[in-house]
Amino acid sequence: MKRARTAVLVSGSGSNLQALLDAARDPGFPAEVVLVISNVAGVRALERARSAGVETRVVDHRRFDDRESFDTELAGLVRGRDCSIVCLAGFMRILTAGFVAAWPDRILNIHPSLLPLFPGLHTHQRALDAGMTIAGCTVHLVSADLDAGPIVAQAAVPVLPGDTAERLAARILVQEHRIYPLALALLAAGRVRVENGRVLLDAPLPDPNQAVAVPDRA
Ligand code: 4DW
Ligand code: GAR
Repeated sequence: MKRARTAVLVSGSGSNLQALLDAARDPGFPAEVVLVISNVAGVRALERARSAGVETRVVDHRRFDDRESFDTELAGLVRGRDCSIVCLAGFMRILTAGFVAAWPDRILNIHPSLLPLFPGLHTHQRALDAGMTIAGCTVHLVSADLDAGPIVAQAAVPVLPGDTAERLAARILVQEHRIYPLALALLAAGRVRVENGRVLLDAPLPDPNQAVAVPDRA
């Protein structure tokens, strides 16, 4: 099996990167992480990549005059390592339409809400403020719009009495670490098809009772 070469873009702690690295340790996992790029030096995500023996690069966005030139540098690195998939894992810079178009339906992002609810920042507090009783997370294909694009996987978690944004975030993060590797595996295995802005899976998941929800199959 040829594994899909994957680059992961990060800006911070990288716990989702860790989930991807852990999953990819299994030789049967259909993707391998070959490059981790951070726009911030010294972050924990870079240490995690190094510990896993994965090549790292720091590309500081402040060195660039505009977003296009920053993205051109990123794209050159990703292309140079022959990556067919890009995963955003807590990556905090908006990618230009040009970068997104270079990997059509091949860029994943994880967001800590049940999109399309609560795009943007402070998602956990906003879910609490709205009185939600269920919260969750979403892995989606990245489009030029923010926190938008076809949904690949979602997981729900209960909001519990007395929850704070921090406690809810921690409960959601556990699920993020489950669904991100799942979504990457589906994409890397060629099982994700996009039609009319929605993801169709080519076949059911092996465990139909899985707690993770994915879109309908074709
Ligand atoms: C996201 C959206 C906006 C900002 C940061 C992150 C969510 C995920 C994402 C990252 N890059 C993306 C996406 C996305 O969904 N779609 C595209 N690219 N095309 C954000 O506003 N970032 C600002 C900077 C924050 C910082 O450096 O701390 C910014 O100006 O880029
Ligand atoms: C995660 O909770 C992720 O869902 C969120 O940032 C955190 C990164 O944590 N992403 C966004 O809010 C994107 N809009 P990590 O660095 O430990 O993976």
